[in-house]
Amino acid sequence: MENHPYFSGEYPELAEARASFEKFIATLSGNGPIIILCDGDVDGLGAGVVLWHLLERRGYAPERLVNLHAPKGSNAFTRTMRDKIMTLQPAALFIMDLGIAGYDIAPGVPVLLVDHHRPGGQPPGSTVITGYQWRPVPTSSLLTFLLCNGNGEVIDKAWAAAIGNLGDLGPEHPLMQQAIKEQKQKYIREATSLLNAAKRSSDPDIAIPAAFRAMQEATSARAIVEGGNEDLELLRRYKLEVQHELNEARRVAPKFSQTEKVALLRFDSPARVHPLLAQSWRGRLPKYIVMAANGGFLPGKVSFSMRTNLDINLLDFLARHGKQLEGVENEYGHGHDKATGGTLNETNFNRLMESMGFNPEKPA
Ligand SMILES: [Mn+2]
Repeated sequence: MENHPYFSGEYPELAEARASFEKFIATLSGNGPIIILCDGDVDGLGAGVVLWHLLERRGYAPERLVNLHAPKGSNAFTRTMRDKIMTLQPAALFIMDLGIAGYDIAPGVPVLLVDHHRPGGQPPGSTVITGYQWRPVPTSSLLTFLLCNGNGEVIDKAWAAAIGNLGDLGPEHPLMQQAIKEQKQKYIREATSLLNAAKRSSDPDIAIPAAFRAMQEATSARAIVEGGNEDLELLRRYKLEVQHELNEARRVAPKFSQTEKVALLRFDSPARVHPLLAQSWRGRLPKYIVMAANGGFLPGKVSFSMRTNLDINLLDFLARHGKQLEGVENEYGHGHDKATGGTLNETNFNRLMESMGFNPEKPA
């Protein structure tokens, strides 16, 4: 998540990671769907798309490659997701950029996870490749690209990884910088913003598969920016929606905790603009933890994002204040040390806010 201007692009951990990646691929069976379950932001999409192309080029029929995403507002490690996966009777499951949890997400199915968030366990029998301890921490897109491109097999897809890497504020890796230069920064940036609208929109279950298809079918970032197919038109409408919702949310004034250095922005929007809002206030309130809390994204729930410039670990901070919450396993406090969030029902959210030094919300 930070910039490392002197990063050479060499990761000492990469050789071993590539070996376990290849070992996993070598065991893929000859038939049945191969599921690519990835996050819907550009980092997850970039990782999934690069992997898709590698598998297709290695001879796996495109019909076997099934792309899945977690439903709106839920994480990947749920009963719903497991049922959906198991119904497909897959030959293998790849999970990209969705965190790593101890949940048995696909019993009996070979599972490979590629990720860079703080791991919280590991599905039984799975193979895990995480960059969480690498320095600088790679994004999932960059990590996946480095795993897939050992023999230069997906070098023409470096731009897709570069979009993911840029979107998740990854390190300036030489191969990513080269792709950005070749594709022109302008197109990389515009494609990033268009594709990111999918997960941020009010209807990610429709928009994210469209974004994955658009990225997977495109031959360049420019083709995404200037192309005119149905998926791209849809994404353009969602981008307008997100811009509108963010502008509305920016009018909200922060409230301040009485006991902690927390600034709260409480608002309601059907779009997932809380991470953007928290990010946009982080620089304006450098001495605070910024918390953007959206009661309009999921019915009966509050979805929140936290960002800070303070020298504090937000995952630990949240865990400390979350002790009074009930039935919230997997619902909050994942992600990065300086960027996290979650989704809580209103009762738990209000408890959390009280613990952080905010007066209980008066009923409307
Ligand atoms: Mn990521």
